[in-house]
Amino acid sequence: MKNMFCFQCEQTAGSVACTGKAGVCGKKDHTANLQDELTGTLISLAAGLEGAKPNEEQVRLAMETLFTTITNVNFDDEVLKARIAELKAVFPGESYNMTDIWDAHEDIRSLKTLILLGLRGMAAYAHHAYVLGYQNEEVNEFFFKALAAIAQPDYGMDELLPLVLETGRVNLICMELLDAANTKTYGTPVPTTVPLTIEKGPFIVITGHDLLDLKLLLEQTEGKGINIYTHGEMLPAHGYPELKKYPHLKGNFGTAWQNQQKEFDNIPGAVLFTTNCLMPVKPSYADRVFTTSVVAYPEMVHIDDNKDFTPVIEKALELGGYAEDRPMTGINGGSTVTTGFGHGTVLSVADKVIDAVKAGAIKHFFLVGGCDGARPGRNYYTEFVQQSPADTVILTLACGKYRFNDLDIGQIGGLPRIMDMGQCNDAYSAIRVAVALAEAFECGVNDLPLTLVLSWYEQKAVCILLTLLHLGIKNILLGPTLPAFVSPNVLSFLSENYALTPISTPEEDLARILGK
Ligand code: SF4
Ligand code: SF3
Repeated sequence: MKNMFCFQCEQTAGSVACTGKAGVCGKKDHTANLQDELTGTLISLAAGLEGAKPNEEQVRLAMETLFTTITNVNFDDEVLKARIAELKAVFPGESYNMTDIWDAHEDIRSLKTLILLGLRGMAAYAHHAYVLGYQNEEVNEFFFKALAAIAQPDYGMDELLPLVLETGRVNLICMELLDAANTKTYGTPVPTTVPLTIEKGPFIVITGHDLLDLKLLLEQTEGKGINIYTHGEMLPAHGYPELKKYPHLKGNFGTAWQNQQKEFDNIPGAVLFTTNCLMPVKPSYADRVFTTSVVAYPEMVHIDDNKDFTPVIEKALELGGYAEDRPMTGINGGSTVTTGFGHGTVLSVADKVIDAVKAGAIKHFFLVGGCDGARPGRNYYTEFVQQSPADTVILTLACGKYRFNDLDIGQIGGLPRIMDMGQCNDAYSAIRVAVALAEAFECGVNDLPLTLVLSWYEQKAVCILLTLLHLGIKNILLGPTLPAFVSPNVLSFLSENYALTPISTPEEDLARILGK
């Protein structure tokens, strides 16, 4: 078998690439090779279209293929083989050989990888919108245009660099589409306090990003004496009126994805994974893990597209839950967290915010957000928030917020200093707020007292970063380490043109930003 090659996430081996028998995430070499074959088959399909419009089936296959290969989504060879067969039925030709990318000149490899990983992240967002009945033609067609470009052997910097930024532009459209899909389906999120205590009795923990799966689970568990708890990126669901109306949506279980093997150990409830991040499942809870949509893990029960969650419900009833209420806390010991500060809410109090800035009550905004992960260097984000002065506001989003979202750091002018805008895709909300503030102050976004302090792990963070670069946003701090797939030349381009900077220490970065 040929060696695996994967360097798509932040925890890649030695900050270079996973090339052994398995990746740091637990993905085996044979699984990684099947994922490459699946991606290569999709690239051939896209190239074979030669610019023609993809049909609906091709679009669905592209979204699902790209989504399936995101880190911590799918570990199941049988599912990957079935997906390859499904693609080959639509496109019977030779699959593109992914080693053509991995073995290319490092700058070409870097740019093609940025495009491919950006597309993977964007496909996840497009898929969440798609299941709610929302699509965008430009987004759909761009998947094929960009994948076809990756297959071009003679494309250099001049062709690929603009396409990297275009991926960011189209991802903005995609995030806007998902924002519309979510808010039209479930209402505008409202600020909500979410308990971290697990009440006694049967319960189901639902994790991942898919709000429709949560909605269907809430419907199917109504009146059954089962409580539902969000986990990880599902937490912002509590802010949506059409989801929070269910009284059995009780609270949030645990912290971010990298703690799941510890937090799910012997859990007396069922766990449903709707997207990433799924870690290799430990025997102490393997019989109670369920997957759905593109997520799969060998031998776990998969709920297919009919979304009949009966096996999950039966497992929760069989396990029975805790005998007494079980108080759990966030990583800093807090017993509740808050969410629901999307653009709808923040902009509804825009006047208040603008006045507070003018009066000098708010000196600076930080967007501290992105993915969480296991590296010790991620304590930076906790410390950064702890050390941020009392006249600064912390906007946050995605699972990186679990580093500090249980901290009580007070309020400014009636608004909490930490405002959770939602999932990673709700970076769209942060962009809306930044643009509105820039308009109010008649300046550019880069002239606002606003700094983005981002943490990344997987490929959704890549498409968001590309969107921010497309918008011309400068001085972004990125950590905990820089992506292995960014070559030295591409990195110089990003630092020269966008002043993209690696994080240093909270003390140094805060002093520099606040000019102290
Ligand atoms: Fe390694 Fe990350 Fe790829 Fe897993 S997803 S094999 S950890 S680079
Ligand atoms: Fe987290 Fe996996 Fe990225 Fe949507 S759940 S942000 S890491």
